[in-house]
Amino acid sequence: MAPRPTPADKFSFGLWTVGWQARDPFGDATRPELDAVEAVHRLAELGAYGITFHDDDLIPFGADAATRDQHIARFRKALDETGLVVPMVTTNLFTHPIFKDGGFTSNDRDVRRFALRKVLRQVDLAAELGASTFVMWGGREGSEYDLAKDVQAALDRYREAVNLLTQYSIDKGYNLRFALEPKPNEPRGDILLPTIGHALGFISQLAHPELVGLNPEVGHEQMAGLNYAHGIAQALWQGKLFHLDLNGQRGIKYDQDLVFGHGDLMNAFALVDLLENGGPNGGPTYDGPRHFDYKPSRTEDMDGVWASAAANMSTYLLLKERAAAFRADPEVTEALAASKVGELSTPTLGDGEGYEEFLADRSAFEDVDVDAVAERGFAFVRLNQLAVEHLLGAR
Ligand code: 3MF
Ligand code: MG
Ligand code: MG
Repeated sequence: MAPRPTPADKFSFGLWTVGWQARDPFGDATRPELDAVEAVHRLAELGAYGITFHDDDLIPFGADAATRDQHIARFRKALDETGLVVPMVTTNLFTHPIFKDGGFTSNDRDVRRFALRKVLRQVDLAAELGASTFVMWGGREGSEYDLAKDVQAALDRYREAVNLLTQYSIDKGYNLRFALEPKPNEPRGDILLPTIGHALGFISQLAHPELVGLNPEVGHEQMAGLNYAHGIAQALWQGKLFHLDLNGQRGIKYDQDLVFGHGDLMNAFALVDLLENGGPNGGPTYDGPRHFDYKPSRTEDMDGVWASAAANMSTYLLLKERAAAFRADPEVTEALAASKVGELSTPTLGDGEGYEEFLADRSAFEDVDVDAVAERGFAFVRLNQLAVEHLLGAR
């Protein structure tokens, strides 16, 4: 039986996920519009703790000030009634045709200025609703044609925008942290900051790198054939895992946004173990929201939408249970030791050993029986099979 989620599990959902009407490039919507107030109530009933949104998810693009206030007031009331919180807010610089060549990095300066003003207004709303993280996915920041985009100038403009936002948040006393969401492509042919690594490199060039981190998404890394759990481990290692988007992806293809675990289940198991237990040797863990950015498949009716929302949370909790059982199994402890997983935490050089002492140590090189060392097996397959057996509930 899958455990029941509670707000203590910190599960959150984008309003655009359960609210997706399943319009795709080849077909019309298959579901009715979902009112934001209903989304808040249904998610709270299912045991979620948070809801997130783009400006345009809540307030139609171009709405006048009075209409805007009404939408915000209704939403706030639903939050108060249910106790659901808004831990993260994000911005839409991709749907309206004005952003067809990007927002912060459009070749058209008028578009860039408009985009920045739009985002500043959403930053105000994020602070007003008590969010601590502001996510930015630059889905239209990119190109289809290499010669049509000066990538170095685009990165200058991207930096200029992020620097303005961090300075604004500091000056206003908002205490917001900004999280960039990498994606390799779709909707642009190539998107700037395509992977976790590119985004980390970009952050090092900012005026306030301490205020900017990442919001990596399972499918975005896996659609480029990358290992999501590895990417998350590096983001944690660099103190940059500010938020994350959980979903499922089956291989290198379009962004599928399946339910969490409905793609690479083994990698999802390793990921949950990493987030909850800090990985094999108990390193840094993640205590932020477990945020789902998935799309209820186009085949589903509204009952299927809520069933799929619940499925994300139960899959996560089942994997958490399985990871705990894996860690508690003495055979796993023994297999981890046989595979020398813990030995990697021992520094390669001895205490106080510099290169002179190291070069003088014959046991490190001259006296090594290379063939004997090369013969040692690591027994990684046995360890992985134990993980599979735990995952399948066979242990
Ligand atoms: C697209 C995405 C986005 C981002 C969102 C920021 C529409 O592939 O993943 O969802 O997550 O814009 O949170
Ligand atoms: Mg996505
Ligand atoms: Mg996402």
